[in-house]
Amino acid sequence: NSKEKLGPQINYTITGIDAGAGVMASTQNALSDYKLADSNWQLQPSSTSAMTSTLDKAYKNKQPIVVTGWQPHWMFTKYNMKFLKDPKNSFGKAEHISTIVRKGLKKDSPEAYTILDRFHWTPSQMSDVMLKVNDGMDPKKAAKQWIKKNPKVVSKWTKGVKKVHGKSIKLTYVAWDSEIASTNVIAEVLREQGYKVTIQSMEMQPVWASVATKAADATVSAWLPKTSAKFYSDYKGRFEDLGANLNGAKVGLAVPTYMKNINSIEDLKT
Ligand code: PBE
Repeated sequence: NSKEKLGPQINYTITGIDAGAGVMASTQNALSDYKLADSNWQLQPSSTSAMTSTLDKAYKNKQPIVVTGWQPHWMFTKYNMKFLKDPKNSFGKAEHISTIVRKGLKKDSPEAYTILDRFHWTPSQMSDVMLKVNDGMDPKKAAKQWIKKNPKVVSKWTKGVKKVHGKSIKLTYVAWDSEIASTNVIAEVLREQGYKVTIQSMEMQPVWASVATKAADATVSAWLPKTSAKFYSDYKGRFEDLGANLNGAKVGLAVPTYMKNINSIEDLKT
C-alpha cells in the first residue's frame, strides 16, 4: 500500500548488479550524497540476471522494488519503468558509449580502425539486437540478422574500406546485454571485411587494461563520462578514444511506474 513507507517494505535495499559495474559505484555515491546510508539503505550486489529476475517477480506481483537501471536495456522495454530524479547528480546526466582502441591500431590495421571509428548506432537499433538475445537467440546470429536488415547503416561504416585477408582483431567487452549486442555486431561487420575476429568477455577493469597493454585491439563498451570514469583516468594516455558509438545512454536508480509516490531519489527517505 502506497501510504506505507517504502524503506521497511523492501528492507531498505536497492537491488544491484555485479560489484565492479560503474552504476554500483555511482549508487554508493548516491547513498552518501542523499544521506540514505544513515537511514539504513543499502545496495545489494548480485548480477544483471539476478537483478532482472528479482525485478520480474516484484513486477508480476506489483510489489515495490528499487533497482540499478540503465538505458539502453530491455528492462525499459519489457516493463514500465522510470528513472528516479537525481537532483544531486550522483549518476551524471547523459552518458554515451565510447569506442576505445589500443595505441598503434591505426597504423597496424587501418581498415579495422576506420570501421571502429565510424561505428555509431542508436539506442533503438541496439535494442533490436538486445531484445532478440533476451528472447533466447544466439548473439552472433542476432548480430548477423541485424546486419542483414540494416545494410544502409552498415555501409556507412564500411564504405570504401578495403577487404583484408588473414588479419586478426581482438575485442574485449563486459557481458552486459548492451555490450553483448554491440560487440557481436561490430565483430560480424569486421568478419565480413575479412578479419579473423575474437571477442572475449571479462570484468570492466581487465577490459580497460587489455586495451591499455595492447593485449586487445579495441572495446566498444566504455560508458562515459561517468560510469567508467575511474578507468578512463587510470589508463589515460594509454589508449585512443574514438568517441561515441552510441549517444543517449543513461544510468540511475529505477522503479516500476506503479510506484506512483516515488519519483526522486529524495523520496526514498520519506
Ligand atoms: N552498466 C551497463 C554498466 C555499463 C553498461 C550501466 C551496467 C556499468 O554500470 O558499468
